[in-house]
Formats: sequence, C-alpha cells, structure tokens
Amino acid sequence: MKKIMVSGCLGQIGTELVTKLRHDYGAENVLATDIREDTAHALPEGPFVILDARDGKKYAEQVEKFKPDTIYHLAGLLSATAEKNPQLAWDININGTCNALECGRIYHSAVFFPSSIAAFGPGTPHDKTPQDTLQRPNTIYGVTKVASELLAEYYHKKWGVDTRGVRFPGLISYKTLPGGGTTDYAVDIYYQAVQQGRYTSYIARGTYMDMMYIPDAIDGMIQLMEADPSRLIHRCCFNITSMSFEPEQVAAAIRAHIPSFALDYAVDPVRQAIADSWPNSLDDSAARAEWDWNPKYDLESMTADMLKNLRAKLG
Ligand code: AKB
Repeated sequence: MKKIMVSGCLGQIGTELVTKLRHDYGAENVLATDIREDTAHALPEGPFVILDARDGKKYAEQVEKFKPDTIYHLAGLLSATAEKNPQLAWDININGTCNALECGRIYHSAVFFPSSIAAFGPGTPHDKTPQDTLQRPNTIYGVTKVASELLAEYYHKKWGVDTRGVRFPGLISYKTLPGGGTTDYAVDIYYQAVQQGRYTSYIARGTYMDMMYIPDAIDGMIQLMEADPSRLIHRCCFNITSMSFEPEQVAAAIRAHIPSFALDYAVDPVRQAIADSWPNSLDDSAARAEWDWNPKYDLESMTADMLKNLRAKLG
C-alpha cells in the first residue's frame, strides 16, 4: 500500500487531495500537515501534524517517521498575496520546496510540486503557450515557481529523485476558497451569482486565463504521480489546462442557469497586471502524450456542477 504525505493540506488543493487520497489509499496511509489546524476538521479523519514547511528539521522528522513513498508539497503563497510580501513569498515558496526536495533525496520519496501559469511572463507567447518556452515572469510568485521548477528538475537529474509537477491554471472549487490568487475571481463569481445574483469583477473584460475544475486537478496530480516513469520526457513541470475564458464567458455560462445574473467591473490594477503577464491559453499536448492527461470538465459542465453544489451549500 502507498504511503503519502501532504504539506499545505488545508489549502484549496490540499483539502480535496487529502480527501481523495484517504478514500483511495486508506486514511492511515495519508499524513496531512499544515502550518495551522483551524480547518483541519474539514478533512476526513486520519493522521494530522502541524508543520511549517520552512522548518527543514521538523519536515525531515515527519518524513523519517511516516516514511511516505510520495510527498505532495503544496505549502505556498499565491500570486496576489506574494506580491504584497515578496520576502515572505520567497521564504515559504523556495525554502519549503527545498526542504521537500531534500527529504525526497534523503528518504527516497517521490515529490510532487505544483507550479503555475505564473511561471510564464510577458515575453512568453500568450496563445497556446508551449511546454518548453521562454520563462521570464515579472511577479515574485512566478520567480519562485520557475526557481522551484529548476530545483526539482535538478534534484531529478543530479540525485535521481522522482520529482514530477504540473503548471496549474486557476482552480475552481465549491468546497474550499482559494486565498490570495489572481484567478480567484473565477471562484468568487459563482458564490456571488448564487448569493447576490450579481458580481463585480476585479479582472477586466476580455482577459483570458486558463482554468480548471478541481476534480480534474486532483485526478491529474494522482495520475501523474502514478504514471509510468519510462514515458516521461518532461518532469517539472507539465502544462495542463481544461479551458480558457474571460469574465463575460463565465457570466454567459452562469446566465444559462440564472438568466438575470449581472456582471460589472471594478478592475484591480495589481491583479490585472499579473493576469496580463500570464498566458491566454496553454498547450498541454506534452501532458496528454506522456501520461494521458485528459480533463473531463468544460466551462458549461463545470458551471452546472458549481451552481448545483453552491445552491445546496449556501441555501
Ligand atoms: C493564482 O492566481 O495565484 C493561482 C495560480 C494561477 O497559480 N491560482
């Protein structure tokens, strides 16, 4: 049976990943860790430890004790929060990742690392952004993602650590709210549609970004970590996407269910500048070819599922 450790387990990805892993592999085989425990009750029962991923000694102690064959290292700050506190972003995103990779090297655990569309910058081709292309981001979040991609690649080549990762687009979920990202509008819009029937977007009309419904993201992570290594030409990290849209298109999809839904704009210049530096759409053909990446949800099916579940959740 596999043994798995997750850092940053109470974030948007971690909460749903731990739920699925505990269901698939048995609760006792999945160690969940986070710097805080306030929402730990949202996880299905199983081992939980408070861990600041920057603390290399404690990280190593947990890995030595639990002996995971795979570490999903999710602890990190998102783009908008990172831009407000670049030093903290560097500390958490880089030092946390170094600690996970060191544990991978010393204790022979595979390491999953979540990169982002933020690993690209204004000089990268914006449409159908290739897997291998120019990566010169102009945000601290993007800088930490590129540096971590290179580190993870280095650990694989130099020490044979089984590092793998994806470049996530904006992730959309009705269970856990994202915190401090640029793509968060694409989650907020659904909450506000159900609660208020209207939404004011901080991202401008016509701004395209890649997005994904969280069940596809979770399935993709597990699928990549279980993929046959002999098929992997790339490692850190694969472009993956499910859809690319701009705010008017989400609004139109919502109006198929809530015809009176209204959308207006109060653009936030900081998050708009970040969005403008990112791709409009990714080319994910390498992930499709090397480990059969094949997401299930598009904008219409995701919208129907989000609204159904949010109506049930919010009443
Ligand atoms: C963010 O907006 O910061 C994240 C991301 C795309 O990495 N959702």
